[in-house]
Amino acid sequence: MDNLAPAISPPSGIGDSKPTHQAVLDWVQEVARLTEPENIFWCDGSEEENAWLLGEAQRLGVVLKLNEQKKPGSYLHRSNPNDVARVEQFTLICTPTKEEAGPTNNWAEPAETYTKLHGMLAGAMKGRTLFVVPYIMGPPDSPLTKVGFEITDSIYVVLSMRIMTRMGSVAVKRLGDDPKGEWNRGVHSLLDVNPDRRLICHFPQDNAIISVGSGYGGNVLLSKKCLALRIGSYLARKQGWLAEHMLILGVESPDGRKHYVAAAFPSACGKTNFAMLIPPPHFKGWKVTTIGDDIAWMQIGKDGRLYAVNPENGYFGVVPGTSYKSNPNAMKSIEHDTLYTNVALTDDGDVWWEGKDGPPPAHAIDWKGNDWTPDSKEKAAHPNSRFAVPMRNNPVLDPDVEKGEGVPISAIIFGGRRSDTMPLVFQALDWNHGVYLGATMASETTAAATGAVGQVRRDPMAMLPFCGYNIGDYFRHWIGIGKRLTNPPLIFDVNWFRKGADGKFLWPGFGDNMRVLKWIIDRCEGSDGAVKSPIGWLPGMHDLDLAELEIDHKCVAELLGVDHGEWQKELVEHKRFFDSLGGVVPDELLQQGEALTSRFKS
Ligand code: GTP
Ligand code: SPV
Ligand code: MN
Repeated sequence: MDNLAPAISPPSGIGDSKPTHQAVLDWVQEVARLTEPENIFWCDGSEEENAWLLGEAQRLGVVLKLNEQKKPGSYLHRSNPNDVARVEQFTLICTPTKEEAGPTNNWAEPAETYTKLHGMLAGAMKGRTLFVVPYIMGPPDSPLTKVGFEITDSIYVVLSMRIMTRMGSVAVKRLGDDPKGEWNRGVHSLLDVNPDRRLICHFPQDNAIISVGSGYGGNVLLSKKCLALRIGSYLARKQGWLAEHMLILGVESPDGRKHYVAAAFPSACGKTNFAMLIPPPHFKGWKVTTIGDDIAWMQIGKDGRLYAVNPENGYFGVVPGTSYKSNPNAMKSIEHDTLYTNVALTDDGDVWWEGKDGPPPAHAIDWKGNDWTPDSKEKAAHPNSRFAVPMRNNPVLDPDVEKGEGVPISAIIFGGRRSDTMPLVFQALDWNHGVYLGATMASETTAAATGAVGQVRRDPMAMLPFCGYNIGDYFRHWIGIGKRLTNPPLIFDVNWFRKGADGKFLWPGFGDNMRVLKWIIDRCEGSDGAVKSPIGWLPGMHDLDLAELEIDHKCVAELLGVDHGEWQKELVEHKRFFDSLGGVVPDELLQQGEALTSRFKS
């Protein structure tokens, strides 16, 4: 299977939805002159168009149709084995000065980078079809919603964008013919899928993105990390809102009180799972619903609260580990109309991955297309294999997901993957302390990006790979938003991943995270069930509802413990991190660090 496919010739009525916006037409012509495609396919996002493209993608071996009885409407794609995750070292922020990109981004000079990319793109689409994908990010009637156009030479990207965004005429309509309308220009070409010619470049001042040499996920679905987060965060700062790497969930009590919370966990640290959690039986009558599983755009409402929308229309979720035991709602979502990438194919045309319910198949084709048996040394599915699925498939989709003004956020949660130091949950003392928690957050690296896995690194607000401008200004923006919120959400920190001396997770996680969520909601409703510690408010031993959970008292004590030895090291790391940013950290956060240190001394 390959990403690269020759040009396709649509029948009349398909691929000819040319928009009328002159700047869009001029830009497409300009890119076509440069890349020299065989033809241009104007996408409208219709059912007919999608069906025809799926047929062509199968014919050309870009996707494989799964067994219609077992996985109706579903397909498998295998990416090039050299191209299976985001590439942070080749992700560039191209701003006029290096300072604007800041100490955490790879900066490149815009003019030079355009020249280099244009050189790479010259003639790149020869013999291929150039697809124009119009899309919007955000509910159609939200003031936050943004229009984007992605040019791509990958059918897989078109098929994925139709799942992940609201694609086609809705975008063309929203932009209209206003020459001053704001829209993002995204250009993607597979080139020869060569890691040496792979670059994901952002030009925030031009609202433009150019991605070359990859065919995988966040590198090429330009709506997602590129527009909704990197360019999005830049626009958000300029326009006074927040673009964050956060899930958004609704939680309703048996007597009908409803809260929404937003949570920032780094890649592959549990956002999709938390956003769809099913409360344990003890929490009878409690309901969790999903607004979004990866990205939140938030603005300040007239009542001084923070309101969030999910800019996306689908989920691009981690497959391995997903099972009826860990995440039944995700499993139900991916039973049909799902585009799988890099999972294993069973002999009966179904899919399989490590951590799925039941025994492994006796034989399968692994993610690279090779024979696989349970005796094989290699994994059947890539650790970063993914599903792309419309959010409509989610049985617990929140009814307010299309609400243009968004949903009011009662709590913001930060959380990383930490074997030690960080307790299961604690609450910040106030907004700026919460910003400090987010800014100093750390997590063990995962397979979602190329590079070593399991190394603790600072990942402020889970935005390290996604903040499109200077991280110091980003911290300042957060502090500024706090000043404008007359009714701010409370801020919490969680860690589902603390391990005991035996190296095993101390906390069962998944559905049982409801127990932590319940404490958070209680705190939002004014409960005083908490004890003050140097790091913030912790639940006391009896403040977490652990009924019907088999867990050792010692484990709970360990989970809620603040080990002063570990924290002395942690404080050193906070300081080391802030120092490494070279003087951009706002005074408010430096003061938070000093206050934290002194609380440990008193
Ligand atoms: P991205 O899509 O990369 O942004 O990831 P994500 O943050 O949505 O993470 P996801 O929910 O897909 O979970 C990633 C991995 O963490 C999967 O292997 C899950 O099984 C595992 N995981 C999720 N929640 C928990 C939890 O509460 N406890 C434990 N131990 N593992 C979890
Ligand atoms: C992440 O890595 O945070 C993802 C997957 O959500 S990707 O879209 O590839 O960035
Ligand atoms: Mn993500």
